[in-house]
Parts: sequence; structure tokens; C-alpha cells
Amino acid sequence: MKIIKSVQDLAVNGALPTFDEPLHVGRPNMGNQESFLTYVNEIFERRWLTNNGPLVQEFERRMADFLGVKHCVAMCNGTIALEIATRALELKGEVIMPSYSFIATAHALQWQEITPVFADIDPNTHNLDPNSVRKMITPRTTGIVGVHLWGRSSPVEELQAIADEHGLKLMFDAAHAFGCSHNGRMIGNFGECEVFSFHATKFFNTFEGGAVVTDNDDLAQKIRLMKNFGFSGYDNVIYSGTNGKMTEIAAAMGLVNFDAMDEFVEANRRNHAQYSTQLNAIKGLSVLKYDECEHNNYQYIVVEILDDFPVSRDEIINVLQAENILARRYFWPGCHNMLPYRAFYPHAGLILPNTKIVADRVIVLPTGISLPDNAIDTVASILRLLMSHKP
Ligand code: T4K
Repeated sequence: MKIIKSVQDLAVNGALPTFDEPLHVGRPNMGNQESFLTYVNEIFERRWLTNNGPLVQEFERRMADFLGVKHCVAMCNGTIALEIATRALELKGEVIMPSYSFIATAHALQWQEITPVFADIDPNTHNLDPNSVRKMITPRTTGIVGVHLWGRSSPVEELQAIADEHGLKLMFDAAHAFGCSHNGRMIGNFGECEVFSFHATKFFNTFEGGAVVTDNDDLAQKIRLMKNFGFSGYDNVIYSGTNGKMTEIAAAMGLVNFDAMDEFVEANRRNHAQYSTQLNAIKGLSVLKYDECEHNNYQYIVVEILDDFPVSRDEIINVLQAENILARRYFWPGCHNMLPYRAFYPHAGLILPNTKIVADRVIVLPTGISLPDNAIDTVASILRLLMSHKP
């Protein structure tokens, strides 16, 4: 059977719009440039560039207020924030997490010489399946890292119940979930602590950046010291720390983007609604829903390619990419299929059937404030063409 690589293979004669610039998943949203430059001028005048500067402090205050948490410790990226959080919580031995996540969740554990143990997901939510988590608990288990995938909350209460029952520490990788809520409460308020990413590709960015948020005073203080090499005052180191500090320029971007956040969410919400209307009307496609009773950032347009779609997921991606629409297959093939984990658990796939099903059928499409007006119509036209393709 011929592999479809482009719209031309479908015998269409160039009637579709073309994009000179690639349409990226994760194209950064950026707030007001003038305001950002004002902050940059202030930074130049002040000559205070990093190490808990005034803009980082303001950023942390605004974050904590927005989320309704006591402490926000800003960091240089989400991965270091995860590493510091797991270290501050004294996780060791084995920690359970979903295989269906970005590789950073697993690596952050592995770098602390903690063994990530992969549990399966619920294929409906793409989040951890509590029954699978239970099965993975051993005498060496010390914690669970839930991931609020795509910004939709993990089964927080069920995971907390398991953690309490087995004396485990529960924390969340909330890299996707800034600005999202669970039962009306902002994500950031669950578990021992939660970790955000403000990477450029997230709907809200600080160039690179992240944060650990928590209500626990002692934990926050420990994390604050650990991100600054473990210093407690001049010449006195009390923890094995690292350099996890956010810079002033990153905080400036965060402050500017805070002011524009409603605009980012609204653009994402509109794009999600438009994609949903158009793509859900095509047999064999299903756009992941967000619970409209919650706060959502709508940053990921996740489409599941079901069995009755006549063209494979990877062919769809090839065709879209050939048209400069850079769709992605996040988080294929699952952490357990990547090194070093594949070598540790060569048979993990046998106990992660839902991870495989979901990882094999997801594509993520471009969104954000810079998405051209005709992009969604074009994606839908291409997918309709593919749907009507007879192999
Ligand atoms: N936990 C979870 C669940 C995560 O998803 C992540 C990160 C983390 C933890 C770790 O947080 P950080 O340490 O990153 O703060 C991207 C991001 O690098 C990564 O932050 C993110 N998750 C992951 C889901 O996506 P890639 O491999 O997709 O990046 P890349 O370079 O392919 O960029 C994506 C697209 O965005 C490209 O088409 C280009 C475009 N782009 C990218 C950048 C950086 C732009 O248009 N402008 C830009 O400045 O990983």
C-alpha cells in the first residue's frame, strides 16, 4: 500500500492555503514588548541580574496570590524544580509515575538516583490510573508523582488516599497545568507540593522557568535554600543544593506575560472550540475535551485518531508537516520505551497497555495567540481529505 506523505499524494491540485512560516506546537505567547523593555531598562539601571532579585520576588508574590498558595519558589526551569522538590521531600528507592509524560518527569527522579516505576494511565483521562498505581507499590516505594497531563487534573483524591494508606509522599508535576483548577481549586494546592514549567513552549512562559509551590513552610524554606546551593546565610551551607535560580530577565517576562494571561487563555479557548467543532465532525477523530466547569489554559489541542480513520496517525503527521503544519505525537512512545528506562524494564509494555494505546493515537496541533486565522480551517480541510481517502 502506498504511504501518504503529502496532500499531493491525495490528488488535490493545490487549492489549500500554504504557510510560508511553519506553524509550531508550542509557539511562544508573548505579552507587551514595551512593558518588557521597561523592565529590561530597570534591570540595567539596578545591576541586579539574579539571586532573588526584586522582579523574581514580585513574580513569586503574584504567582502565590494567583494560585492561592502560601509559597512559590521560582526556578530556572521545570526539570530542576522537579529535582529539587523530590530531593527536598527526601524521596528515594522507587517512585511511581505515569510512563505517559514528558521524559523530564522520569529523568528528574533518575538524576536523584531514584527509580521511576511506571504505572499505566486511564485511556479516557490520559492521567494515572489509581488501580495501576496500587499494583506498583513495593517496600521500596517512597512516593508518587502525578502528572496533570494536558492541564487536566490527575485523580488527586484517589492518589492522596493511596499515599496516605501506604505512608507515601505525593507530589505533582503540574508542568502543563498553570492556570488550571481541580474542583474549582487552583492546581498548585495539591499534594506535598506541585511543580510548574514556564518553558517557552508553555502557554505562559518566562523564556525558561519553573516553580515549586506549596503551603508547607518548612518544605518551602528547604526548597528555597536548595535552589541556592543550600546556603543559609553567608558561608553557611546546610543542604546539598544546586543552582536552580530564576534570573531577573526571566521574571520580567513572567510579569509581562501575567498581564497578558487572560488574552492567551482566550485565544487558546477559541482555537480549541474551533478545532473541536471542525474535527469532531470528522469520523474517526476526537478532540480531547476540557471540563468547562474548571479553569483551563487550553494549551494543548490533543486529537485522538481512532481505529475507523482510514489513514494512520503517523501518515497524518507526515501530511500536515509537509504543509508546514508541525503537528507532534507527544508523548510517544512513553518514557518506558526510551533509554535508559527501556533497558531497565524491557517488558514494561506488557503492563502498560493503555499507555501504548494512547501514545499511538495522539497528535497535538498548533495553537496559541500567533496561530494564523486560516490555520484551523486548513488543518480541518486536510483531515477531511484524508478521511475520504480510500486506501
Ligand atoms: N514535565 C512535563 C510534563 C513537561 O511537559 C515538561 C516540559 C517538563 C516536566 C519539564 O519542564 P522544563 O524543564 O522544560 O521547564 C518541549 C519543551 O522543551 C518542554 O518544556 C515541554 N515539557 C515539552 C512538552 O515540549 P520539545 O522537544 O517539544 O521542544 P521543541 O524544541 O521541539 O519545541 C516545540 C516547538 O515549539 C517546535 O516546533 C519549535 C517551537 N518553538 C520552540 C521554542 C523553544 C518556538 O517556536 N519558539 C521557541 O522559542 O519539548
